[in-house]
Amino acid sequence: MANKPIYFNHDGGVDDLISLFLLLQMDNVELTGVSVIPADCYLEPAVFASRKIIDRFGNGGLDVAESNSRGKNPFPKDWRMHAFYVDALPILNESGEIRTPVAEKPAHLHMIDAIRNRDEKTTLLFTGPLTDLARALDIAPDIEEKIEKLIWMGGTFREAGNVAEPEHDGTAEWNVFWDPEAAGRVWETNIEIDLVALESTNQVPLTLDVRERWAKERSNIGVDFLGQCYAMVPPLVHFSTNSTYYLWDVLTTATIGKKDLVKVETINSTVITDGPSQGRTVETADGRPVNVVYDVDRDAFFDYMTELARRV
Ligand code: AGV
Ligand code: CA
Repeated sequence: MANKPIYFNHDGGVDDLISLFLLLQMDNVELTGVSVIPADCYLEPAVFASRKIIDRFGNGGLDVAESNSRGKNPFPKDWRMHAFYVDALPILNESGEIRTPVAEKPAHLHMIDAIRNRDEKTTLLFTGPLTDLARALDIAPDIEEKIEKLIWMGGTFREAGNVAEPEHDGTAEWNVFWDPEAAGRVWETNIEIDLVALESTNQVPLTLDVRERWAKERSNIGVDFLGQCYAMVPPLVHFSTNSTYYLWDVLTTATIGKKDLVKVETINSTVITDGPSQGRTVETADGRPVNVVYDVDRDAFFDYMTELARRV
């Protein structure tokens, strides 16, 4: 089977960076571009970490584009710091040099080029807010028909989202909340959207048994890298708090390599862009259809991601 062209835009969290690492191990995936948006990260360490991950675990041939997009609702600083910790890991700094270059163009223009330069349609994987995609569509509406689909970690149709901020009612998921208008813009298009929403990501919290499993296998470099990265973020122990870590983006990425891990249903939906529910995705009869990933085989997912890491 021919390799699937994938363009990856992420926002530098631990699970975004692990997603990049795992994408580089997948069969049937050809990464055509990587870009980083400073949403749930600071840009500099997230771009460094991405370049070093490609150097250490990829086959070269890529550059990493920096986004100059800005959101409406900033992420908490503590979370944005995570990229500094990944970037500092000894395994990413052993060689003492960085070969993967920074792209000349900003992320949204870099993505337009990557899409136009392929004869086949490109699948977009977004694990942060949709700002760069919204801007790209405004500048270059022609790319819409060259997009196979958008696979996005974002949204929820549950009562409870994961935003706990003043002036908000808690119904939004963060990647929508950071830039609700960008999601609204993408909702206006005819692009097929696979939404890996909190319904499914809530089923894959970071737990101690998973950490122990990676620790036992740490003689494998790839599995050790998982363990080191997930040592930086808080697991679910007694109950879920605002900072509890889930494998949001990694589940999203895993659906590319292994579709049968998840169950999907189509929901017509609208994005609320203003007021106390801004960033909320709601089911509406006249809304646009999205394929919502609402269920996951949790054990098969952890087996699959660990198996990918072992390939290093
Ligand atoms: O809402 C989930 C998104 C995912 O793309 N991000 C983290 C993932 O990369 C924001 C987020 C929500 N809760 C968080 C987040 C937390 N407790 N720590 C860090 N980031
Ligand atoms: Ca993310």
